[in-house]
Amino acid sequence: MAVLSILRYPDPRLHRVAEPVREVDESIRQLVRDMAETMYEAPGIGLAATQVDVHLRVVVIDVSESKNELQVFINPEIVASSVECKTYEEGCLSVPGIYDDVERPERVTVKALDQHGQAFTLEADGLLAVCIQHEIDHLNGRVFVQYLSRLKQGRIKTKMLKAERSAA
Ligand code: K1U
Ligand code: ZN
Repeated sequence: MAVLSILRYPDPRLHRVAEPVREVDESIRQLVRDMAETMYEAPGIGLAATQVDVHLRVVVIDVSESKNELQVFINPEIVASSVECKTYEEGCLSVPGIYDDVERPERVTVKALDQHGQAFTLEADGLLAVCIQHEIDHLNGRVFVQYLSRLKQGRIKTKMLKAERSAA
């Protein structure tokens, strides 16, 4: 297994739209293992392949307290969303140190494949629903700061670029 490096906003590669996985083979299972290790090490509660510069539709999530309930979503698709919305203060491993409110549907139904290529459907609410939507946005090239005002996006970009320069 390997801890992969995570792209940081405003890296343009975060805006690439990921391709569907054609076949869930050993290379995809290895990617899932590496992504899980990267997410646990960060630490985070989710990770999309886009964030590790792999532009395939693969997501890992673990919202459990004990951090031993890994969920894998390959080619995830939201097939239903509630009309009711909820606001949650989101964070992102690609935008470290930035947290802000995002409003999203409160419940979603997601269809996906697991790491064995088996199709499943899941109804999610609470933090899992927030996280699934945040990670699918990553696969579609969208970072959560894009829900914020232009002014906030500009300030976040400047802060991230300054941090990048002082780390170099
Ligand atoms: O996609 C990512 O960047 C991961 C992100 C997921 C997420 C968090 C909150 C709302 C929506 C999506 C994170 O995991 S940020 C880190 C974080 O939330 C966390 C870290 C340690 C313990 C608990 C939470
Ligand atoms: Zn994120």
